[in-house]
Amino acid sequence: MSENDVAAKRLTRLKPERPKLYKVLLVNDDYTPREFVVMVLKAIFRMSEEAGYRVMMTAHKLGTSVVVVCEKDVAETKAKEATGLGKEAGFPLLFTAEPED
Ligand code: TYC
Repeated sequence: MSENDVAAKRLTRLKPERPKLYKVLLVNDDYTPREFVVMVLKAIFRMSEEAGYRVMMTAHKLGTSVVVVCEKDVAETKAKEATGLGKEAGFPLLFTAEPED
């Protein structure tokens, strides 16, 4: 093994690859009340009323909105929890988690 290989191997050990980031998307629908969407954004994603309203309106107008970018496990768990709150209340509210491009 060359000195370069040894150095490369050491670097590999010291610097593990940064984990891929995921985005949580809020998907618009015609049934969930706006206030309910904002309530979920505040409860699950710790957003302020103002930030929640902006994210909700972006999805309402454009179809989807990025809620947060974070590690895969967190993104998937929060998307599931937030979608679950809508389901419990009888709304088709949908959050998805997908890899950031
Ligand atoms: N479009 C819904 C309405 O007019 C509100 C809404 C916004 C629902 C964003 C979902 O992701 C959503 N009541």
